[in-house]
Amino acid sequence: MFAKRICVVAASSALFAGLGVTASAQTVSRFDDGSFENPRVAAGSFTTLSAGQAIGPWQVTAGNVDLIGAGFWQAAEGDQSVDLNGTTPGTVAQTFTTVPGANYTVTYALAGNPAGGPTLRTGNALIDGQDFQDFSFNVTGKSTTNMGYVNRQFTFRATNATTTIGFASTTPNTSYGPVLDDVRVERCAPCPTCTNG
Ligand SMILES: [Ca+2]
Ligand SMILES: [Ca+2]
Repeated sequence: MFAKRICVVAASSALFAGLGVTASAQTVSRFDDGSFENPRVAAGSFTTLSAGQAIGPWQVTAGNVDLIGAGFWQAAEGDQSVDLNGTTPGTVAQTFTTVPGANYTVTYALAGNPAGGPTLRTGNALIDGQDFQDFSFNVTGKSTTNMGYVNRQFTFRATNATTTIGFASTTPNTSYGPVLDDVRVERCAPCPTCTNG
């Protein structure tokens, strides 16, 4: 895992090379705000957002999610994070420009809402709506001050000029879902050790 992350960092200088196209305000652009830092939520609180609502460049595309403000619990990066169950399983997704045929490595930080609910939180990372990686997180021993974030990673090959990445909770019947933060999408070119992520 860590060796792969180093690889990702090393590849970052090539990030989005070749994407020097001019995008209008209405078109998608490079992947942005994988840390869920905008809009800001009042410190110590959270906001529940439902399908059709936005979190900066992200859209809630199913169910609902909680955007967690600074200090409510630990973030993996910055101040804010997302509980993928608002009051029911939710999905967040972002569409961004990609180069067809290019490989992209996605990393993200995963934890679980420690305030209650089932021990095991489950979900899927989606590429263009297809389940690309199942994830799970066990909240045993975790707390708001010890979230225990783990890093997950996968690599996909873009097939179109835009790609939609999504994260969906599959944890049913609870307000306490998987927690997502620090999503990074970086073009991997060339980066052979990343291709089996
Ligand atoms: Ca964050
Ligand atoms: Ca919740």
